[in-house]
Amino acid sequence: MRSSLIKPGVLLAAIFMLVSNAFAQKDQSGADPAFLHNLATEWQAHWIQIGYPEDSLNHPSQYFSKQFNSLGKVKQARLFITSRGLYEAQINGKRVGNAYLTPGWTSYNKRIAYQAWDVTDLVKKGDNILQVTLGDGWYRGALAFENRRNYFGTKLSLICQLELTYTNGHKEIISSDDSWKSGEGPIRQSSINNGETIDHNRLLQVDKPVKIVDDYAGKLVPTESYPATKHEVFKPINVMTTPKGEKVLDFGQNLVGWVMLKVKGKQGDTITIQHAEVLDKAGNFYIANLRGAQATSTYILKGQGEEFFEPHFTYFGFRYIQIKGLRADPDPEDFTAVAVYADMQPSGTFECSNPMLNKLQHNIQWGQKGNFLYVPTDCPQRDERLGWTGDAQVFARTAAYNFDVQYFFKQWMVDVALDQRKDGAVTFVVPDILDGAAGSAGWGDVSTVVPWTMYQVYGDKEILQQQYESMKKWVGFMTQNSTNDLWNKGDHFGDWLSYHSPTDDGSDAITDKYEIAQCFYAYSTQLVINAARVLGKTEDVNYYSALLNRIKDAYRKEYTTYSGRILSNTQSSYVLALQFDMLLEKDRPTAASYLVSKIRAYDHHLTTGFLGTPYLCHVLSRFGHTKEAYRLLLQDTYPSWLYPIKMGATTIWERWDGIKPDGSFQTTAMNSFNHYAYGAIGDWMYQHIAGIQAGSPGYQQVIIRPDLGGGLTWCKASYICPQGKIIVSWKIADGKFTLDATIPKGSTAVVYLPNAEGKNIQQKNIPAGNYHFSN
Ligand code: RAM
Repeated sequence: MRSSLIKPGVLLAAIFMLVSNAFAQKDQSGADPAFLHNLATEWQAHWIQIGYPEDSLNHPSQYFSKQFNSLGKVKQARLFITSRGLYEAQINGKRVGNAYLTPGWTSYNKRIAYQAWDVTDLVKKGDNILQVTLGDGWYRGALAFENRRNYFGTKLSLICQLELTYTNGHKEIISSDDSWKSGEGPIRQSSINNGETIDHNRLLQVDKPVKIVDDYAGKLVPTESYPATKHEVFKPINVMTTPKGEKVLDFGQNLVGWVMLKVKGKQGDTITIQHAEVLDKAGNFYIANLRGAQATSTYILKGQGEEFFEPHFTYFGFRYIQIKGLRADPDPEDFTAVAVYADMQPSGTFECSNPMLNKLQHNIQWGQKGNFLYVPTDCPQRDERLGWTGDAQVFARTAAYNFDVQYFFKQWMVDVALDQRKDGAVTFVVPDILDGAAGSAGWGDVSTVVPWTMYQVYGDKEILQQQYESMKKWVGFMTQNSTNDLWNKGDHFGDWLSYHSPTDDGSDAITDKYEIAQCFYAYSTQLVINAARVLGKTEDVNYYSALLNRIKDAYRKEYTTYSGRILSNTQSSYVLALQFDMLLEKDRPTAASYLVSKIRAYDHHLTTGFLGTPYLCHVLSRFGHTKEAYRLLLQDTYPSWLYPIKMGATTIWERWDGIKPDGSFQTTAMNSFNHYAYGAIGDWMYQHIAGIQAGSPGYQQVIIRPDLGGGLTWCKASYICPQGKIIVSWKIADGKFTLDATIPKGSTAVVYLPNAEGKNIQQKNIPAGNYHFSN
């Protein structure tokens, strides 16, 4: 039986026992956050480092070991462990736990998560050996742009303590200290961007001293997020030789993880596996879009029978691999790709009568799987892979439909607040590795949008409490950078990657960056008001409500015309103004019709970038233009959601035209094929096609309101809300609309049935149960 991660509640009790003397007065069940966060001071263990001169060029993995004798029968064994760098632990040669790339990625210098593993089954009576391997990982390995090294520190270190409880009640703690040994072994180098080298000829040699380095100034906190674990496995669907003569295997899905390899060969044979997302027009292996990331596994064989390899301290975003160094043609049986991502529970399903939309849903989910690995990353493959705040903000609502992401975001938001600058600016990426670069509209708003979205979805007020100061600080930053309530300073990313015309016909859809900034200034202020209401902070409600009025007034004076146009006159200008209620009520329908005319002007194509796209179809639906929303959704020429699918995409692309119609690529400088941001349409599909909406925070009231259109004849979807599973299934047959719905216990529902004329028949306060409606 394998060791398992102790979940936060249990973990608390376990830690409680560990430090019970110091905290004898505390109640085990009370999850007092201060108690959790102060634990670091109670560790008995020391931080330890290797005690020999390091090969500072190659950075081979560091191995630590401790032999211990267990005196009696062990009733319970728990390993508390974390590291600066990534760790993998083994007891008596068996791997501890099912998580990879532990301890995950946080703003390491401020806090590091530790894990508590139940290892009772791994410890035996008598002699035992606890061994831990460290890799550079995010802590000091080649990371992000230009393979920057040593971002968080220059030295790896380990802290762990193994708590043994014997059947006779006696307790013993084995801690990391100067009795441990250190040394080297088969992993010769590893980094997030570049991959890993394993040499099976290098025996484990762990006989050198260690050094105690109790210099960690941050906090050790228990893991409350979802660890990265192995999920789906894939066998190659095709083994080919490309026109250039490369041996390439295709796994059929752009995924994130690695390849497990079985191989036979001679001693010293060197096998390399390089990873790629796409093949080029000619069918050759294409890696230029990975920029500086080598993304290569290198394996050196011992040459004695069948050998097994997989990397430990890296990951790749790929669909294809190129293999070199085999003595024979690759046998597909020897290769297994495994998807590695956050162990979050699936929460939503969506299926309808249009196969292209089903494929879109598949791609959205795979975009999420590939980029939810401890932090929400922009992309998983090139020399970047960062927690870009804008991307996370636009995708959060969709993410929560597909998977339970409550603790994933709740934990990451702690780092958002920790990395937030003193002046309130929210960093572009979290954990921040860009030296405090911060303050872009639409990116910094992650600080308000994500807590509010999570509250809407899970009804959990705690995240609002946790983030409230950070939310206010962000609005304070915008206020401070405003003149007469206009936020018109600083550098912004704007409506990132919006439409640029392939010909110089002047049709680029550029939205003024300060016009956008003003919309987000208003939106974040609104969300602070909402949070203040929930938390009962009346003074704040008053202060921010007055501010919001001034922000909107200033917007209307600066950016709108007498006839109701908006300065930049792009789809995104109208979308943001309408979504965030920037215009007077009477002027909104006119603005919505300008939006529609802007869509028609591009022959029913969207022109929005990262910031406009998530709200585009929502705004169309809200103002009675659902038909136009469906038309956009079903568009399959550039720019559109379905165009990449026509071009063979299995994930969401960074750009609307990552691969152009003639098969050529967009710029190598920025062309990821696994970027979830544009997948934010998923939210509209659940809310408007399936019709599953939250009528109140945490779905105590469910709204079921499908909007028919796009020639769809059926849709089946489900969503696990905090009360249980909501199921909606509707169809149109013989001119008749029928809907089946399941409402979970603890929720009531309002169901709207669309009829042929587009009028709605409403059924209110429907209690839990299964229902059949027809119209
Ligand atoms: C790119 C990232 C990300 C985006 C920023 C502005 O490099 O991939 O998606 O948020 O830039």
